[in-house]
Amino acid sequence: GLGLAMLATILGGAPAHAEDGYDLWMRYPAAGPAVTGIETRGKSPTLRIAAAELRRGLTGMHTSAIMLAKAADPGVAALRLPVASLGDEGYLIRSVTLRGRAVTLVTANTDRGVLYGSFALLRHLQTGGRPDRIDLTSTPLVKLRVLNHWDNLDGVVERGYAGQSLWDWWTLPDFRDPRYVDYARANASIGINGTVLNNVNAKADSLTAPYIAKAAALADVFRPYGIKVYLSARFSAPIEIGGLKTADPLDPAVAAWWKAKSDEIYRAIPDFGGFLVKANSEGQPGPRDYHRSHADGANMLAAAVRPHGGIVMWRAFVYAETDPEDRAKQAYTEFKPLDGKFADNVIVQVKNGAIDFQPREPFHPLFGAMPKTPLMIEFQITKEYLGFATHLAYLGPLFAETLEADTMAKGPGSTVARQVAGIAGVANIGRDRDWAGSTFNQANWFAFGRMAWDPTLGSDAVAREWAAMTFSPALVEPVVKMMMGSREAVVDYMTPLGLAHVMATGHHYGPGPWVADLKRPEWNPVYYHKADKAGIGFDRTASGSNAVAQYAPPVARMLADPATTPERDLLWFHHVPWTRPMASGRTLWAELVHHYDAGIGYVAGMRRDWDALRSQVDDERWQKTATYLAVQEREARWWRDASLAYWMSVNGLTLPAGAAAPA
Ligand code: GCW
Repeated sequence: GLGLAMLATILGGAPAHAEDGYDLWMRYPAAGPAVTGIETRGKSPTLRIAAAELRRGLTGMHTSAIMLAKAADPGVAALRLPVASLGDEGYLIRSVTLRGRAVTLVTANTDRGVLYGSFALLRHLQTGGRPDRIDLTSTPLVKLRVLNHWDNLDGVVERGYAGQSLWDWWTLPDFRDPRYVDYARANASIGINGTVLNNVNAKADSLTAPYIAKAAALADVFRPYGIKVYLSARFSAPIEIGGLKTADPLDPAVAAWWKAKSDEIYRAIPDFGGFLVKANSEGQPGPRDYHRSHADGANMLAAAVRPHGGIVMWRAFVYAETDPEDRAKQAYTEFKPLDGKFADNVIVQVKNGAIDFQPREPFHPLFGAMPKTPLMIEFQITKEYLGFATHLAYLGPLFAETLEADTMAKGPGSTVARQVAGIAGVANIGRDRDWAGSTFNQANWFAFGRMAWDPTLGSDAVAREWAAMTFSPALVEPVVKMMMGSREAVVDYMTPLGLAHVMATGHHYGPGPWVADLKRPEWNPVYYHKADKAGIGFDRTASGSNAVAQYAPPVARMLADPATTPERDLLWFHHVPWTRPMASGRTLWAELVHHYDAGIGYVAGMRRDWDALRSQVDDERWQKTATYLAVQEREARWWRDASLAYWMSVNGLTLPAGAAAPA
């Protein structure tokens, strides 16, 4: 607690920041002389913020003079730096001589770029980079980098495990909690430039005048940090709050209502980003209710925000109760024919995989398949299917795996990252003091932002940055070692070898592969694993649902054959015998058991590694992590034992020699 931190400061000049994780990765030393020599050319709220952040961060650090200036500044222009390629968000940081003085110059074409550069300079120093001879430059590959908050207006966060919503709708718009500023700082520090405030399962109320005023207050706070506000829109809002009889997108009165509503929002939030829409999905209203297409619905909304420069992010996460087709195929089946039919300010938002944020999913077949439509990828940062807040699972490798996957859409090298115009992440943020429910969950927020900015960074490099900033450069090796295999461990003890959606129903916490009695067939785990006496797995080849045919031909060919399908995805695409020989020489059954055990073993290893760090981490963060790791190990065993007991009841096999009997 605070007492210890203060004592540490008095005794050893150690950082006085709280030990509860509130500071996230922006843990700057609090002690030391104030820095001088930070100069700003030009004036704007954004530049003021950049300078203030540097002042705050560099206290006590030895640095040379720092100059924040836009590239158009005459002094900077005279240096003829390569700024053209920086676009409107990139930055360049260099040790230069400016007007006869040696300075560290942070420059960009825009104030926002200078802000990103200032955070990059801090990151450089926090991760042990040298203060002199600096030469850093970076420009984001993907323009739209947004968080999706699944926050309800009553404060409950859907699939949120870090407490209530950060947005205090009750006291907004009058009270602007200083925490909103820290939220904006954290996001700007990793390059996130948009936030959707409310749940995609939206209430129409969020579009009424009082809520527009509340959203406007947040937008005012976020604006100088380069963060635009977006809202999830409920498609039937014209009926619920507009008094219309229909929400038919082709009805002129409906279009006029949305236009007037958009005008009203833009009066309050001139730089409003636009709408995010979940339509005709899991009971949400949408254009299909009126026998119109998703394009009809999206384009009508797009026309309403277009005069103001807004966009519509239209989700492709659809699957219908009445549709007997493989759930994994439905988004493609519905959206692929609409390619070329969307207005140019519509972006279709596609989940990373074709089912639903599983510990591992092959990339969604829509990536690369809609060349005439901008797509954005949606990841879940919150761990709905990966153990909620308690299990330690660093998602960098999951993000990287999908972003780097080759769709082959335009030949080799057509990675998912190159097929998308935007990246969305379902936030793991709530009102917990540590924001994300655990220290290590903060890494997933961080990694999302860093990898959305630059998908080529690699999850290892991002983990190293985070560990150095969150703990200290000395802890990087052991902490990164824990992190890097942690998501694979979750795959191992929950859904090895391509299994999916075998979690307990509804809350999705803990095992439930036996569940078979839900009214919607595609909600039942048995629908996904299809285990029987002979074998296990979902046949998605031509002899089954033929979902593989939705991929580009070279990928489809590879996935059509169990022999060329990566083993990690085997049961996603194939129903194979329990006795099938695997690369290891084990049978599929023995291999499954091996994976469950490996998952448990990894968690046990993380516990040992963490124990060894006890003296090097403050008590509060160490203790909470240690407790959560103990929970995780217990639950990894629960997953293994429950899953194996069920598989054995289906296949009638005994455990391979040496494997422990389920408890
Ligand atoms: O992952 C599932 C969740 C739902 C969620 C839905 C979606 C917001 O279980 O809680 O609803 O996906 O992405 O729309």
